Amino acid sequence: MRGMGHVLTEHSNRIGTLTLNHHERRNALSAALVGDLLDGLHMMEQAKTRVVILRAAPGAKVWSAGHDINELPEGGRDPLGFADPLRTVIRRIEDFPAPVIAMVEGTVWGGACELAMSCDLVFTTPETTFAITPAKLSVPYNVSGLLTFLNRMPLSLLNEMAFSGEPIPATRAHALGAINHLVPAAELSAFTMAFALKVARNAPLSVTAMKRSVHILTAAKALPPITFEQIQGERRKVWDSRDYKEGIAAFKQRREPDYRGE
Ligand code: YXS
Repeated sequence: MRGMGHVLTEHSNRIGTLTLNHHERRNALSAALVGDLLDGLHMMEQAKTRVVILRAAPGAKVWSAGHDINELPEGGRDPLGFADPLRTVIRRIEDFPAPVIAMVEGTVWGGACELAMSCDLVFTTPETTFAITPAKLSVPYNVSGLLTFLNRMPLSLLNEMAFSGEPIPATRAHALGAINHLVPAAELSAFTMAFALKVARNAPLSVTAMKRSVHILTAAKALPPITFEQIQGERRKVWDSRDYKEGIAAFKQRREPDYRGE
């Protein structure tokens, strides 16, 4: 087990494990933690890892609190731009040559929901909850992020989660096909490792080709430039708004936000 600041890495039997390990900030996806994740993934690609398991420390109550709110811009620019750490690590997981399994326990918030659902497989416990939170913070989620969710869950569930911002139980996400397996907490780690060993015994070139082909096919949404600009225009109204500043200020001041639609 190697420590990389906020992420622990382990590697055996061609299986790599990345453990989110920044409890003090509830594994918030800060630039520092994401940097450690990217370093771990780089090391695993060099080692020709055949499966990666992404998890939090055993018994963690919060798998990840999502984007580090302190690192969101104060306003006036896209809070989820292409180079943003969250966007960077999502793309890296999607591009990683081997399957990445999100082994999720505890509560999952905002961008961390997308991080988990950008993984190729999601194994959780029945007690796990997921909350898509942009509406709580007046953040305009971005196009590729919404596509990640739409590729993982039906529109009805995404609308419910995105508009309410409230946590939903993994049991509902599983019933609607967004989660691969619900496993009792005591068995989740062994279940995940057993599955990973099955994949690691298979032909890696075939697995990589299928992972990459499926990702290209699911990402292939014809989006004329004018349509993309129209969406960006809708998003700009939000990140330029008074409400956007209010959402971040309310979190930092630990109070309920007062949104006015302006
Ligand atoms: O007060 P200290 O300094 O100890 O710090 C506290 C929290 O401020 C900090 N922390 C965070 N810092 C930055 N970004 C975060 N997302 C974040 N979450 C937590 O960690 C320290 C311990 O937090 P505390 O005392 O609240 O822990 P808790 O166990 O009582 O509650 C855990 C949570 C996760 C329920 C609670 O921390 C929480 O509700 N966090 C915010 C969850 C959230 O709204 N995440 C969305 C982030 S924005 C995002 O992902 C996208 C941009 S979007 O919104 O578009 O989806």
